[in-house]
Amino acid sequence: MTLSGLIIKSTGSWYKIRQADTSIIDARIKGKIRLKTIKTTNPVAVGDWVDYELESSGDETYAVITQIHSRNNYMIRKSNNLSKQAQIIASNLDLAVLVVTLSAPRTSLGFIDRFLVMAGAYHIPVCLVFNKCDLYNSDDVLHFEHLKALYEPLGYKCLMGSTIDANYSPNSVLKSVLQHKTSLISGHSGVGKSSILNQLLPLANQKTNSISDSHQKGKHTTTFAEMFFIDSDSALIDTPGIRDFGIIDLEKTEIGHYFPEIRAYMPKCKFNDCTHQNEPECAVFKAFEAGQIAGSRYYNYLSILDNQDIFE
Ligand SMILES: Nc1nc2c(ncn2[C@@H]2O[C@H](COP(=O)(O)OP(=O)(O)OP(=O)(O)O)[C@@H](O)[C@H]2O)c(=O)[nH]1
Ligand SMILES: [Mg+2]
Ligand SMILES: [Zn+2]
Repeated sequence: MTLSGLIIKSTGSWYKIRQADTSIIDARIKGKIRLKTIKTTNPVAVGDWVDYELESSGDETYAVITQIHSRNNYMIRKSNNLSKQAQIIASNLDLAVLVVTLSAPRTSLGFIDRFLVMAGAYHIPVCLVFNKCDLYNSDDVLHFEHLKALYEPLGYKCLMGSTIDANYSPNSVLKSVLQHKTSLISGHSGVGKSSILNQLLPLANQKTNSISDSHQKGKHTTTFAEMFFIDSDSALIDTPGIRDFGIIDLEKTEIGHYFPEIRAYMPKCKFNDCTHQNEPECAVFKAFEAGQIAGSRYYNYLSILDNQDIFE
């Protein structure tokens, strides 16, 4: 008999499936299931709906995955700089929560903008959580206000968060945002992703670890993505910290589409295939010069265009 369930954990060699009755069963893959369109290191990702059959050996019953249902969307990154292979971080997402920090460690705007492009390309809304706000001095608070004024008009909600200051706790600032959704929580190692999950759902009991004193960097404590249900129809996927990820699957002329403010000016460019670098009569460049497009956004756009690595 074939059953259907939801992948809530994937290590690459074994999986956990949440079954129809919400019980959880260990699973393996039957033979090789490969996606037709993209090469990935993990054929089955957290968030995938799969068909499976039950098998037994001795007194142990486990699931064998036979089929992956098609995905609504997914977040993806290059496995590493050398390989052209991609890793699906998670699939079928309603929201990506990008956890960033202004210090200890500091998240760059370049990283934020790359993340926003990848999420945009797969039609995943993003909420930015500026975590560890208990450590902010008055300049940091101003910096946050500045970034909020930059990103919110572009469609990215910005929240200050803290797992230490109760006024900004995940339960008070984030819980309502996550309601009735499947959300991914992503960001650099050490920004507090697992700490946030643990406050929302103490039962999750995810391991957390202090950041290193010398480098102010996280220690890659979470090693596999895993989905947790914070209530019956709200799920949060804790993920390993990412350093950076190449932009995958996008043509050069496509990248501007995922900068909402660039997209807004593009129709006025003289050339259809304008890449908004130094083409004549480029409306985007004019908007940047006039201060209508933030310098950081325009330069990050150019840098994505520059080390663009097309994925085959
Ligand atoms: N000051 C402060 N420290 C925090 C906050 N949230 C988390 N931390 C600390 O930051 C460190 C890293 O937290 P984790 O939750 O392990 O970070 P992570 O993002 O899950 O890291 P990886 O699993 O390595 O990707 C821990 O020492 C936490 O106690 C916060 O709001 N304020
Ligand atoms: Mg973690
Ligand atoms: Zn242009």
